[in-house]
Amino acid sequence: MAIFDVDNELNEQDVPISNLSNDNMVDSEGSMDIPKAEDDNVYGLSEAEKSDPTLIQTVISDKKTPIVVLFGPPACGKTMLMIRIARYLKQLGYEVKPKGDFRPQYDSNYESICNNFNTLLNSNFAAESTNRISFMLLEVLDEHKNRVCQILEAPGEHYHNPNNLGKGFLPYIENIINSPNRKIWAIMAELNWNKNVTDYIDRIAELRKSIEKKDSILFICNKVDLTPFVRGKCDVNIKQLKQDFCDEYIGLFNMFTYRTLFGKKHAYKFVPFQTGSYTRSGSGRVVFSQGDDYYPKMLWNTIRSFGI
Ligand SMILES: Nc1nc2c(ncn2[C@@H]2O[C@H](COP(=O)(O)OP(=O)(O)OP(=O)(O)O)[C@@H](O)[C@H]2O)c(=O)[nH]1
Ligand SMILES: [Mg+2]
Repeated sequence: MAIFDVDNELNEQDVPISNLSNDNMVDSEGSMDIPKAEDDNVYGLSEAEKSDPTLIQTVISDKKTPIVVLFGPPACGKTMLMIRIARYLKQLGYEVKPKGDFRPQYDSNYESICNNFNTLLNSNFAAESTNRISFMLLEVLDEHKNRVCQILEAPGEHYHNPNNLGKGFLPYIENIINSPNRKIWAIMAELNWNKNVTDYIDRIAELRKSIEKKDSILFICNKVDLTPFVRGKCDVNIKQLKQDFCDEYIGLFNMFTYRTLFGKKHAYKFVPFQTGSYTRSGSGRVVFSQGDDYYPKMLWNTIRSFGI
């Protein structure tokens, strides 16, 4: 595992909402028009595949370019982070799009995700909770069309399902784990999480068994705007945030800290993140206003610092 230092430092009817859980975040009007698993409009997939994502076949055709895995529990902000970083990268001249060959051609649900990807990126409304069968592999291409990295975007329940603990990972995640590509494990979490932190730490401990030396670990503390550590625009007290994170997720940093002859080595990095602000409009729609470039810039620079 690569070794890194730890110390990187409306409208008038609109009602700001600090944090919407997926349960109350239903705004199908402005969200991407992806068929749902239980939707009759999902063609191509067999009945079994529609209700059982374990049966969906995946292919990682590029076995060299590193894969950034956005790993996190439901509603931690993976999809919105993906949207935010994709918008930022497009601004820099990169192209970000789903890899069409990740899932079989007969899988019209995936075809629909690919076709609607730009609508999702450009939408001013918060994404819906990622559908159980709507996981995708993205590719990031530079201005010369060189593939810089791939990004796995998937529903949180496939990584950590608080209602179904102790299960292995789904075949498509195992497929990613077992692929020879280097992985950047972007492990997302939020501070003052009102869920069972210990179960999530156990899940990460499970994941750790599959992490290779060549992989990298990045902790992303999302929803930093909900913490007291944002001192001003583009000014986060990262040191204190990290300390509180360490105190809440007991033992997590130690899992990726090693003793050497020369002292402790921290095999991870840590960044704060805010995808944006969320407001429920008078009509009940959830409006997304993207946050400052400060966060995606720090995230992208940190990902690049892993040597990709
Ligand atoms: N305050 C705040 N809320 C956020 C932020 N990012 C996401 N959220 C909230 O979290 C909700 C869920 O975000 P998603 O990106 O859909 O979460 P997810 O991890 O993809 O969820 P699943 O697909 O169900 O696993 C959003 O609709 C927002 O209400 C953030 O930076 N700050
Ligand atoms: Mg999602």
